[in-house]
Amino acid sequence: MQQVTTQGRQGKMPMDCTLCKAPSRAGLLMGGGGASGDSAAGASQLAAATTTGGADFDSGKMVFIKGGSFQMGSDQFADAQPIHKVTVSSFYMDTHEVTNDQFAKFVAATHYITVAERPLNPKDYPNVPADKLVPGSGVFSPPAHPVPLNNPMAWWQYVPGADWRHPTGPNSSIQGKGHYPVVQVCYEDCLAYAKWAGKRLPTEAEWEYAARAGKHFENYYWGKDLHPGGKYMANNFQGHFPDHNTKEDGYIMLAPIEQYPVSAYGLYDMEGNAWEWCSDFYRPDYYGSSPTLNPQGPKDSYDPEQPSLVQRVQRGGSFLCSDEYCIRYKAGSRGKGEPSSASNNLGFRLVRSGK
Ligand SMILES: [Ca+2]
Ligand SMILES: [Ca+2]
Repeated sequence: MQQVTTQGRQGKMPMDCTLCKAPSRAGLLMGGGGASGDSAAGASQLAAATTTGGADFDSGKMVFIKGGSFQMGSDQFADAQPIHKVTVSSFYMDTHEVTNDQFAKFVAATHYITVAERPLNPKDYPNVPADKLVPGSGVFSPPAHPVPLNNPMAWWQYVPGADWRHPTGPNSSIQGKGHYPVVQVCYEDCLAYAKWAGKRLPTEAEWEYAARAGKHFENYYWGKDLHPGGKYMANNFQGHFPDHNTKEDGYIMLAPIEQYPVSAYGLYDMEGNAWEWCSDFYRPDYYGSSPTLNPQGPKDSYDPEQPSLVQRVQRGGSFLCSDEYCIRYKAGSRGKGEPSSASNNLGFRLVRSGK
């Protein structure tokens, strides 16, 4: 651990994102031992949710993002290379992560039940003892002492009863947190919400185009320095991961939306706070063959690091990212997650095509 930590502090080889990304639901249920067999979990239950609500049904503020071309990718991440030219059409994007208030409105209108709240099908989790198959989700549960950074199960737990209304478990609540990002939502939940709201998840290319806001910085979407003029630009992690968060940016865990400076395109929290689902499947080699115009992602997912797992792209990092330990919130970096898995640092925002 010491070696890795030291290297990370020198900026040479920061730890990658197993730190701030919860393992898949099956992985958590099996105690982190693996992740096979969960790719279809929940997929057969695509909610009867949804009445389509129509435009602006969720009252989300959107900004117009005029289409154009940009250099997508980053030299700092193997799966974000090569940097390549991409052109996206104009679209509208939510200015902030979808909030608990917005999601509550959707649930009230549709009686939608999120994947984390549903009974688990033993067929989807063949290697998990039946008594462990209770509704719940992944929760960041930091230890009180430093731990080796090679086992995410030291700080991630499957918590029965954790869901969007109880983000860290049955004793937690979103009371008074209407303006916090909704979390504990998986890919399928986002699709159901999007259908109701008359919107859709962004493609990965749209997300990065919007985050870059007309500039190309290698380090951060806002520029070269992490704290320009001493200012905190995003809700990330300061201190010693995972046991000691010094909270210099004001928040140990999630922050309400719009607490940090807005981007040149009028967007908040594209970096940090909650990870955000994108519509694309994840493949680390996709940029080598990505089309130039409005890329939609590969037709399926494959990740040599987790070959049995279907994964979708997630972007922007969360309150658990830091320059010392997990840098997947930096400009051009990519995240990934199993579509039926959720956690208390994972949310979403939506877009709508338009001129
Ligand atoms: Ca923070
Ligand atoms: Ca975010």
